[in-house]
Amino acid sequence: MTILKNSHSFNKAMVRRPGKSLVNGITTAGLGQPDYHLACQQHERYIEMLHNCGLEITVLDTEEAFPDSVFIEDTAVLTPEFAVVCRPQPASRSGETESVSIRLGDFYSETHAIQDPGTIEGGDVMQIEDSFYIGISDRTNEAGADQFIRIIQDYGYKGFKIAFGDLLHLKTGISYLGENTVLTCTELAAESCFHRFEKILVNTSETYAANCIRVNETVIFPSGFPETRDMLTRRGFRVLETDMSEFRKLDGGLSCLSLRFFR
Ligand code: CIR
Repeated sequence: MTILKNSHSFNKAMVRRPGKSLVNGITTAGLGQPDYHLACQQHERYIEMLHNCGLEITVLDTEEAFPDSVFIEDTAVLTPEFAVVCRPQPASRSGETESVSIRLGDFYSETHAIQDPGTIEGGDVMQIEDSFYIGISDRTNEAGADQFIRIIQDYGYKGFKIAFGDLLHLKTGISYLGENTVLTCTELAAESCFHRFEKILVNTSETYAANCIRVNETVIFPSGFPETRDMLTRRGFRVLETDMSEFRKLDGGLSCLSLRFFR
């Protein structure tokens, strides 16, 4: 199969509904405990938006044993050719991959898995066409990134490691919007590996908005960040907003609620 170099064309997504244990998820945000019922409503709306962008959605059962399992993006990286099952770093998240891996078997015959001592979380992996940028963070280590790069190279993709400062994941601070354009916080804008891209800089007062997703012709974007939204619309992007307040309380960005793929 030839590589689909457009990294924002999707026809499927996988999500996992939040469990009541969500309120015990890992957090550094200091924004209080999420409201479970409101989180469920916001999650439904998120699914609806992906559906309206033309995606067929697979919804996994809630897993109460794993409070952060709604953040399914961290468990895998999916391409049109193969799947890589990640190895999340926190002990409380390591079991999340099992059911995801089983379900991915419905879609993929070629599945790889990151092995100990490697750790990697999907939030640290940003695809731009035929390249993957991998953040070395508290969650993703060199061993995990190196294993990942060896896997993708066999399929003709390129991998680049990026060490950065004070962010949970690489994609907490940067998103690829298509059209050779990244939406980025100032810290990551200075990274030499992004020099060839057009940059839209997110003001520090709206840093949370640096994490959004381009899905086919739409940018799904967190509501409450008008300055950044207006910059995107002025550049011609079609932006649809959705409320992420309850997931933000757990350090969760908009991308982390889904695995998007083309199969
Ligand atoms: C965690 O700390 O693992 C979760 N509370 C949040 C994960 C967010 N994941 C992401 O942005 N890709």
